[in-house]
Amino acid sequence: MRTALVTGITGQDGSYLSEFLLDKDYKVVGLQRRSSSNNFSRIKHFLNHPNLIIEEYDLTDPSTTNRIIQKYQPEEFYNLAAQSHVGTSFDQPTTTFEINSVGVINILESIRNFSSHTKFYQASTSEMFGRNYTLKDGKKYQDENTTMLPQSPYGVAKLASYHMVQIYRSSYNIFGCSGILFNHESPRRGENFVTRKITKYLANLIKNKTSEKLYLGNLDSYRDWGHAKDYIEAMYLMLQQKNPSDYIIATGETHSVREFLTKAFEYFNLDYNNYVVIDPKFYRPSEVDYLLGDPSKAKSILGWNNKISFNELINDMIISDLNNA
Ligand code: NDP
Ligand code: GDR
Repeated sequence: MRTALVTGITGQDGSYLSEFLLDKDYKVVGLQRRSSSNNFSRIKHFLNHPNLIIEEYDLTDPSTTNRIIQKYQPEEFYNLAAQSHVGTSFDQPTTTFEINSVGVINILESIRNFSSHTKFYQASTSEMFGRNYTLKDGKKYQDENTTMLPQSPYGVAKLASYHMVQIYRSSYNIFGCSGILFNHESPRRGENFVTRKITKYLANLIKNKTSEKLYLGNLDSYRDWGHAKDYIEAMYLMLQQKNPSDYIIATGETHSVREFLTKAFEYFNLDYNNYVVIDPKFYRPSEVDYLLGDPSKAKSILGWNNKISFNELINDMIISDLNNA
C-alpha cells in the first residue's frame, strides 16, 4: 500500500484529493493545523476511513515537518496547505510568505535530508502570472512559457516556492512538480471566495434567510474557472509520470465575475442588479484582470481533460448551497 501525505486536508482540494487517494487504496496521512474549534466539516464523512491518519501539523514549523517525513517516508507528498486568499495576502503579507514560501522550503529540505525518494506536488497558481499573458493570433492566454509577473503578496510567495521546487529538482534530483492551477471551485469552496459568496447568498435569499444586499468588489475581472474534482485528478497524474515537470491545469475558457453572477441569478430568474451593491472594500490594491489557461501540455502528456463545464459548476454549487440552507 502506497502512503501519501496531504497538507491542507481540511481545505477544499485536500478533502477531495484525500478521498480520491483513499479510493485508490492509498494510506493517506492528512496533515491538519491545530484549531481551537472543529474545522473538519469538509472531511467528516470519511474521517473514520481505516486507511486515513490525521496528524497535527503546521507548515511553518520545520521540526514538525522533519518528524513527520521521517516517520512516514511517504511515496507521495501533496502540499495543498496555504494562506490561499489573495485579498488577505495584502493585509497579512508576512504570514502569507511564511506559510506559502518558507513552509514549502521546510518540506523540500526535509525530503532532501530524510526521504529523497518522495515525490512532491506543490500547489502553484495562475496568480503567479499577474497581469501578463501571451498573445497569439489575437488570443490572450497563459501557458507554461508565459513570463510570471505576480501582482499580490500571495502571487509573489507562490512564485518563490515554484522556483524552489525547480531548484530542488535540478540541484538534488528531487521528483518535484508544480501544478499551475487556475481557479477551481466546488460546493466545498471557502465562503469568502467570490463564486461561493454568490451561490451561498442566493441560497439564503431563496430560502428567506436573508433580506440584505450582496456586497461585492470588481465584477470585470476574468477567470478560467474549473471544478476542483477535475483538478485534483491532475495532481495525482503528475506524480505518476516517469519524469517530474510543471503543468498548467485550466479549462481553456474564461468568464468574467459579472458573467458568473448573471448566470447564477438567472438560475432563479432573478436580475443581480436588484441585489448586488459594489463595495470598494472588496477591491484589491492591485488586481489580476484576465486569466485564461492553455492546458495543452497536461492534455497531451498527462492525458488529463476537464470534464465539468462552467454551467455544471455553477449548478452544482447552487444546488449544494440550497440543500445546506
Ligand atoms: P483552502 O483555503 O480551502 O485550504 C487551505 C488549507 O491550508 C486548509 O486546510 C488550511 O487549514 C491549511 N493551512 C493554512 N495554513 C496552514 C499552516 N500554517 N499549516 C498547515 N496547514 C495550513 O485552499 P484550496 O483547497 O482552495 O487550495 C489548495 C491549494 O491550492 C492552496 O495552496 C492554494 O493556494 C492553491 N491553489 C488553489 C486554487 C483554487 O482555485 N482553489 C488555484 C490555484 C492554487 P485550516 O482549515 O486550518 O485553515
Ligand atoms: P482569486 O479568487 O483571487 O482569483 O484567487 P477570488 O474568488 O477571491 O476572486 C476572483 C475575482 O473576483 C473578484 N471579486 C471578489 N473576490 C472576493 N473574494 N470577494 C468579493 O466580494 C469579490 N468581488 C469581486 C476579485 O477581485 C477577483 O478578481 C483564487 C484562490 O483560490 C487562490 O488561492 C488561487 O491561487 C487563485 O484563485 C488561482
